Amino acid sequence: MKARKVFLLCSIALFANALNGFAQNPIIQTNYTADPAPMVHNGTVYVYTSHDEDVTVKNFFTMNDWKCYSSTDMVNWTDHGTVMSYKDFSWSRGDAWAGQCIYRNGKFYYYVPVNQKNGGNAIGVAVSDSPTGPFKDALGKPLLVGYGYIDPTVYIDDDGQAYLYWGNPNLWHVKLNEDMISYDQELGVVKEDLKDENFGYRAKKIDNRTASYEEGPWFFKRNSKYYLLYPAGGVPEHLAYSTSDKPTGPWVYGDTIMHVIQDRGAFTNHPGYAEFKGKSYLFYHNGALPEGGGFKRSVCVEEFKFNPDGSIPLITPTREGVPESASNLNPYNKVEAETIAWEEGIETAKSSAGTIYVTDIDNGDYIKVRSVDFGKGATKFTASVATASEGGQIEIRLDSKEGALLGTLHVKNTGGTLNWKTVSCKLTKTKGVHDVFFVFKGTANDMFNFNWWKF
Ligand code: FUB
Repeated sequence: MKARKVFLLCSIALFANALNGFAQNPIIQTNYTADPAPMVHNGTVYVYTSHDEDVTVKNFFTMNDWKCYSSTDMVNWTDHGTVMSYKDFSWSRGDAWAGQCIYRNGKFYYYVPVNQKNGGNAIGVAVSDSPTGPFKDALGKPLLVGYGYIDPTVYIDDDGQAYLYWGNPNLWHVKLNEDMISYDQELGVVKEDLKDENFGYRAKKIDNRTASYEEGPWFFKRNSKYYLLYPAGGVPEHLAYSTSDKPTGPWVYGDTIMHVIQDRGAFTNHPGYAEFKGKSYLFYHNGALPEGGGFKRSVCVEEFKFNPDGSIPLITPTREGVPESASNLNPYNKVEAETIAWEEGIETAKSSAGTIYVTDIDNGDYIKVRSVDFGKGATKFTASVATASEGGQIEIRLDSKEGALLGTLHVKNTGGTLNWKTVSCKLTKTKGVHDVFFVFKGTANDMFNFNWWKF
């Protein structure tokens, strides 16, 4: 983390947009995240991501665990930390790649690819009572084993039948049983016929592959039509889609939905789709954070509209991201400090008691929270903070990091880095909907930790 922070500060000039407060992509700045898998549950969108480590080993994917972030407005993301590691599968030796989580009958099932201790790709399934874990290996062994068995995507159809698709460079599927941890053995593993008309024409021929499909499928249904989104074309990957009238095909190639990302891209891309509060969103990844690239990727999101015939338009990757929040944030409820639209300089951490908090706060670092609805007016700010040193200040500013100063919260020694104390300050009365900037000021580095806030 510290290493990345140095790069962040060194590369600040690249982020002119961010400094002006306009950037929203990548949506997570505290970690390198990849392979976004959104899941909407009870009015909240959870995005599960794989995680590129800060230090890349042997110039290859260096990925040990999966993270989760949630939002009720598509612009502010709350960090839930690491929700699972490859080590949670006793039979795995690593490579925590692209997975997807789904809810059924009171449980959350998380399908992930890993490599086995005895070699070879496998797909595991973990289960939890909560969307943010802890997840436990449901079987104590892989659900599926085979060469190229990576990137599972799961969908439960209206009739209750669940399907799992996966694979690189082939595409396979099974019908999952109702328990979600076994599959229809009679049907077995079905391999798709990857023809041009089903999965696009491949300009760059590799081996005997003609179709454009590469990996990372994302399966969903909308208005009776089934969709598979996928990275295509070989590397660098673009995103494409196919549709079908049935969950098991035949698939008809649609089109490209996102070109290869030229500006700050990664050689992979990976789609995830969510319908949230009446709008459609495409999640994907790029290499846009400082020091970013093919092995240090970052999750982004764009809002888009389906064409009237159900086809998907070409979606442009932007720095600005989602233009309008899906709902305003209520600042009179306790808000976790790790709820962030954009930040510079800070990190997040998890205590042994499971508390996630903002840390590594230096002078000039800041957090932006978008679309905060003050209603008739806020006059007081309260925060939970902790520090073993002299502390610092939180300036509460409106609409930019140099915007109107509403008040300053003074944070003093609380007797320990995790010894949380609740402190308050008065504010100039504030009404209406604004972006709020918490700008951290002080003389030392690592001035204090920040757990939650409330107006
Ligand atoms: O993140 C590792 C691999 O890169 C994923 O499994 C692929 O989809 C590609 O994004």
